[in-house]
Order: sequence, then structure tokens, then C-alpha cells
Amino acid sequence: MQLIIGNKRYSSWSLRPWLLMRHFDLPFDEIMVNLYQGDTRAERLAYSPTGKVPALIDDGALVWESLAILDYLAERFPQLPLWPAERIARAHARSIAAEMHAGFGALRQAMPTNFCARLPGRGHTDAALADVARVVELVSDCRTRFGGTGRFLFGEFGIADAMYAPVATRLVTYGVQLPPLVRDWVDALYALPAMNEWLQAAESEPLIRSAEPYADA
Ligand SMILES: N[C@@H](CCC(=O)N[C@@H](CS)C(=O)NCC(=O)O)C(=O)O
Repeated sequence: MQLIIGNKRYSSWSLRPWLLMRHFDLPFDEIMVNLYQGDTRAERLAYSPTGKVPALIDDGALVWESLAILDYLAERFPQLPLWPAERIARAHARSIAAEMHAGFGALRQAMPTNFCARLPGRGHTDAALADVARVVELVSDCRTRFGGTGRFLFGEFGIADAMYAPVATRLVTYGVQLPPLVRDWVDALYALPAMNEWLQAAESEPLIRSAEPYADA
């Protein structure tokens, strides 16, 4: 498999499939396209019809859109617990993953992804905090109803966690206060070896001033 991703320092959508694939030790070659150096749109269009990353190429299949990639991997590796095994939990996981994919625009806009920065207090607009409140609600609800003794949304790390991982990092970047159950989920994500590998790689990439949020504030 080939996974096409953007800069690890900034590409929130790319983290989702990368994190899942690395965590479950799925073999893949990583192709990184610098989203900020010159015009790479033509290069990206060679991989995906939207010109956006991530995209996955596997045995004749081309998959784009992060959620579609994660779902494809679940179908491709049915022996792995990527979605919850139980029907009602799986329906819930699919719903919150779709909710993430389609929503949280205010949070994305006011608190853009930057895996390396710490900007506590920035971006705390009313609309972004309303999105944060929904994240807090759904993480608490998932862990309480489906998480058992595990630290992830449905107990063990899976697609739902991968979908929300870039939101978890935004909560850290922008210093959002969290209730203990949600803080613990964020800490569990940061403790994953795969997450650490991504963050270390992000730190080693050059900082791109035009991509830095609130650089001029
Ligand atoms: N909904 C898409 C969003 C993909 C997306 O917006 N990717 C960004 C990088 S994080 C990108 O490729 N931006 C380049 C562009 O918009 O031209 C997904 O889930 O994969």
C-alpha cells in the first residue's frame, strides 16, 4: 500500500490513516507531498482527483477522503478490530466518525492544526468552544457507555479515535481545559508509540511561517 500524506507538522487529515496504519503495523510506503512548497497541486492530482491528501493506493484501488480510507482498511483487514465488533457500538462509532468528518468547522477554523505549537488561549471563540463542548460530550459518552476499562472511545484504539486524534491535538495546542475522562483519552492518544513517531517527525520538519496560526497576533 502507498499512503500519500501532507506535511506532518500541519496535515490533520493525513494523521488519521497514518496513525491507524502504523498502530496496527500495516505495511505501507509513505509518500509525502509538501503542501507549502511551490505549486504541488499537479503532483497531488496525480494521486487523488480532489488534489487533497491523504490518499491510499492499494492493489488497483485508489481511495481518498480520510474516512473512506479508514473504512477501506477495515474491509481489507477484517481480522483487525478497527471498528467495534458489537453492532450497536459499531453504529455509534460510525456515527461519530461521520459527524467528525462533516462538522466542527468553527473548531477547525479558530484552532487550526499545528502539531508542534503551544498557543494556549488562542482561538477560544464562542463557536469553537461550542464545538469543543460537543467533543467533550461525545468522548465522555462513548467512554462511559462503550469504553469499559480501556482508555479509548470504545475501549481499545480504533477508527473512531483516529478520526478524533487531530481534534485531541488541537485541544492540547490551544490549551483547552478538559474534564478528567476526556483529558485521560487525550493522554492515552499521546502515549501511543505511533503518535509519538508522528509528533517527532513533525518536530523535525521545517516550520513554514505562512502555515503558522496566529503568527502575527
Ligand atoms: N475531507 C478530506 C480533506 C482533505 C484535506 O483538506 N487535506 C488537506 C491537507 S490536511 C489538503 O490536501 N489541502 C490541500 C488543498 O486543499 O489544496 C479528507 O478527509 O481527506
